[in-house]
Amino acid sequence: SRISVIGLGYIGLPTAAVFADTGVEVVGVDVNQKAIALINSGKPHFGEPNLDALVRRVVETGKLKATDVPEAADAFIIAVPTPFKDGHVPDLSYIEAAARAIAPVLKKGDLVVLESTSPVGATEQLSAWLGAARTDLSFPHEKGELADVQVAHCPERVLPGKILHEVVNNARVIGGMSRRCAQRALALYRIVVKGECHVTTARTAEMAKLTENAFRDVNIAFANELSVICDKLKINVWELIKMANLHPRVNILNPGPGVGGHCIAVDPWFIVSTAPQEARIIRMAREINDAKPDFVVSKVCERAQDLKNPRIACLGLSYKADVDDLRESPAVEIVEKLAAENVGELLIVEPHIGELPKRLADKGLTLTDFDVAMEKANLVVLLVDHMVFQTVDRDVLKDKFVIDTRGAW
Ligand code: SAJ
Repeated sequence: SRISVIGLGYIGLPTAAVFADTGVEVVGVDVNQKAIALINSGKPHFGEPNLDALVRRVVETGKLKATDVPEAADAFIIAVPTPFKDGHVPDLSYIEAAARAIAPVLKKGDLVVLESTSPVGATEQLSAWLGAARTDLSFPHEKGELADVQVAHCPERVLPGKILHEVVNNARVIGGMSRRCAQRALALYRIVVKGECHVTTARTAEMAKLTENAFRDVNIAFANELSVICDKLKINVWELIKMANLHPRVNILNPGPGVGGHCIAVDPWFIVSTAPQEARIIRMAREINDAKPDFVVSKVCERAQDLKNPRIACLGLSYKADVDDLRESPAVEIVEKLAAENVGELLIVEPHIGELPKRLADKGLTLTDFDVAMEKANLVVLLVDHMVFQTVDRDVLKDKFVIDTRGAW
C-alpha cells in the first residue's frame, strides 16, 4: 500500500518518515519548494532530535519522496497548519486547499485522515469539501455523495523535541465520520503506533485534542497568575509552588514569560470560537497567558531605569527550552517590545538559530554570542530555560541584575 502525507512540517515530515521506515511507500506533498528539495536530498528543513538520520535513511532506501503534485495513494494523512484569523477565528483554508489538491487523485475506497488540530466540525467540513471537489470533477449528479472515500480525524499529540518517540508511543484518539472510517484509520495507525488507540466519533476526537491543550493552558495560566500575585506580595513564587506541590493532590505548573508555540497558544481559541458564551475559564486563561509578556517588559523597563547605561542580555528566543521553533514565542514578543521601548542596548542570544527572524532584524537587532553578551551586559533577562543557559557558571552573573522569567537559576 501507499501512503501520502499532505504537509511536511513539524508533524507531517516525522509522520511520513516513521511510516516510510516500516517499509511502506510514502509520498510527501508540500507547497514549499525549498523544503521539498531539502527532503529529497535527505535532510529535514527544521531541527528535531534524531530526525536527520531517519529522513536520510528513508530517502536513501527510496521509501520517502517529496513532491508538490499529489499522487494516487490508498491513504492520505493531512497535516497542514490550522492557524486563526483576526478575532481568534479558526482559519481552515489550508485544509480546504489540501482537499482540493488531493481530490483529483482520490479513488473509491481511499482513506483520508485529518491530523491537523481542528475546531469541532472541521472533519465534517473536510468531508463536504472533498465531496464537492470530487463531484465537480466527474459526477455532478452525486453532489455531496461522500460514501466512496472514508474520512477520519486522528489529532497529532506529539511534543516538539520528543516527536519521534511520541509519534510512536503516545496513545491516539481516532475519530471516524462513521464506524467504518474509524476502523480503517485504526488499521493505518496500527502500522506505526505502539500506544493505545481509542476509536470514537470525529467530533469527539476534535474536542479531545482541543481539551488537552486547553487543560494545559488553564494550568499554566494559574501558575502565571500566581507569579503576578506573588510579585505584588513580595513572595518568591518558585518557592511557593514547591511548597504547595508537597500536597499530595496539588500539582502546579511553572510560571514563565507567557505561553508560546503553535498549539497551546492557539487551540483553546478554537473552543472559545465555537462556544463563546460557555468557554469562560478557557478564554480567561488565554488572556492571562497572553498578558504575561507585557508584565515581563514592564519589569525589565523598571530595572533598566536604575541603570545609567542599560545593556540588556536577552537569553533565548524560542517558545520553550531546547527547540529552535520561534512560533508565537513570548520571548520574541518581549524582545520586540523592549526594542520599541528603547530601554537600552539589547544583546540577543539564541544558540538554536542562525539568524534573527525578520520582525526583529527589521528593528536593527542582531544576534550576539553568549560570552560577548555576558561580558557587556549589566542586566540579564533569562527568557528561555535552554540547557546551555541552565548550566552556565553562575559566576558570569555576579555584579549584574538578573530577571529570571523561568525560575531556572
Ligand atoms: N509552559 C510554561 N509552563 C509550564 C509548561 C509550559 O510556561 O509549566 C510554556 C512553554 O514554555 C511553552 C508553552 O507553555 O511556551 C507550551 O509548551 P508545552 O511544552 O506545554 O507544549 P507544546 O506546545 O510544545 O506541545 C503541546 C503538547 N500538549 C500537551 O502537553 C497537552 C503536545 O502534546 C501537543 O501535541 C502539542 O501541544 C500540539 O501539537 O498540540
